[in-house]
Amino acid sequence: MLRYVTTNSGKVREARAYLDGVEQLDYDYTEVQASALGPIAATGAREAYRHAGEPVLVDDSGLFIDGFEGFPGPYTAYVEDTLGIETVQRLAASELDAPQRAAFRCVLAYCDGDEFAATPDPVDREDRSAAAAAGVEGVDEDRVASAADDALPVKLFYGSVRGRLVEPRGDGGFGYDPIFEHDGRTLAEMRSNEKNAISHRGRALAKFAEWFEARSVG
Ligand code: ITT
Ligand code: NA
Repeated sequence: MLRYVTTNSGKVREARAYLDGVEQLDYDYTEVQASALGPIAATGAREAYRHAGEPVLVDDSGLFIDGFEGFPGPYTAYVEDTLGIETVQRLAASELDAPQRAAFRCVLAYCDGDEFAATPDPVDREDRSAAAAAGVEGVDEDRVASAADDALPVKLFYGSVRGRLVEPRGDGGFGYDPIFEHDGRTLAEMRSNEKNAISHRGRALAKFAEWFEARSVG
């Protein structure tokens, strides 16, 4: 059984649209200090797999504000808890020239204790540029850990969406959705399936689901 490792039920609700029968594992893995999401998710997936002993998918996401050089990035959850999303939006509006452009990014890290050498490597141009855009370094090393250390192999899948920060609108979704506008609507003004179709998480989940199905069949 595949476990979606998160304390955030909003993430799991969105994942169910791509992964039949996926179950939430409410496990707070150690979030290592890093400037990019990839290493945080990869380390978390190894820890969660060792804890669960079953296939796990870890989801690390973040808001990267262009004018703040990508802040809050890996600190997005901390900033939500401390400042709150409305303060983030007001800070961006007061400090930056409008519009306040930003990206939401998601990295999914999969670990099931097996080697991935026998499966086709899903790394493609789009993944590489998404990884580069997410500031993920050593991405190939992270995708399939080297045999030299005892680290468990982890596969990473990336998704991102661009938008701009606006005063809060809408009551769907979770987190920063009310202040993140894409194509004229905030993510909180979209239905779940509409958000999934364009969102950072939806894009990463679509890539993962395709790979995971092929892996299960093959
Ligand atoms: P887990 O670490 O337990 O999965 P979390 O909510 O702390 O739960 P992250 O560490 O990945 O998740 O932090 C992500 C931050 O970004 C957090 O503040 C979320 O509310 C926010 N976030 C993630 N995905 C989002 C989305 O689709 N829409 C709006 N905000 C989102
Ligand atoms: Na977290």
